[in-house]
Amino acid sequence: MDGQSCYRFTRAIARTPGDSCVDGLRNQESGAPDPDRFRNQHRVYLDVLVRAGVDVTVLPPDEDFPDSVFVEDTALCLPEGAVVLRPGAPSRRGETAAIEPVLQQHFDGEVRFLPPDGQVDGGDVLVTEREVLIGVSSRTSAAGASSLKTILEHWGYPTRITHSPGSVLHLKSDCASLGCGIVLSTPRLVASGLFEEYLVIQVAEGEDAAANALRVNDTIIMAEGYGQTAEALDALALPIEQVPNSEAARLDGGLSCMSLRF
Ligand code: CIR
Repeated sequence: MDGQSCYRFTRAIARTPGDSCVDGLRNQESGAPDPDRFRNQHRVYLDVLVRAGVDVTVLPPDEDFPDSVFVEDTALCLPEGAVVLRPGAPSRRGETAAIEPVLQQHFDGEVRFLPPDGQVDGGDVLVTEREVLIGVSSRTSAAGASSLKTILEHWGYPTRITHSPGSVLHLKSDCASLGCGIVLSTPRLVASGLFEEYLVIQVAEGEDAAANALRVNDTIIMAEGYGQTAEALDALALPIEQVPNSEAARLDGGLSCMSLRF
């Protein structure tokens, strides 16, 4: 596998949040997102992706699917091929039907499908330069993780199946791969021993939500409002873009969730 494929991207797919985002799934009731504010914040996010060097295909809102802004959960894109996934939440299952033709059009490579006996959300898949980690969670089943592992190993990716922390939605709610053997992680995920082979930057106390950051080419994108973690990331000497994420966060969404990158 290519050592930079976890952060070198030229293309991305995103979807504008619709008005129906107010009905999006959420673990804790912190109020529904405001659709207009969400769209404004989403625009800032898209601008940052473009500035980071990515050509973004922006799909229109899909009002039938309140969580469809979180396109990351529908597919996994790697240089060797893409896998159309099967999101674990029944209300999200239909989102993949709209993503598949977009991938067929824009992704240069083989497009495969997760077999129907399991579920995987893209938010539970962490790609680093040395392996792929799949977290079994309330959305990603053991059968889904195992099927995805088979596909990824066929493409030459060492793949480890683990468990996403119980208190969060997805594995990547708690971590991000920053390239060069470095991960950003919450202390609870570090304590699980998952990242023993990595250089770990821990998010600051009280800043767990900063862990879902994103490296795109030479830019680190993180949610605004997590100053101590931003300071810790300064050690990487890469530009850091801090974007407003309050509305996605109301639906347990972070920054990786809102694009498919390849
Ligand atoms: C959900 O519960 O599925 C959405 N409200 C949030 C999905 C966030 N996606 C991600 O972390 N990859």
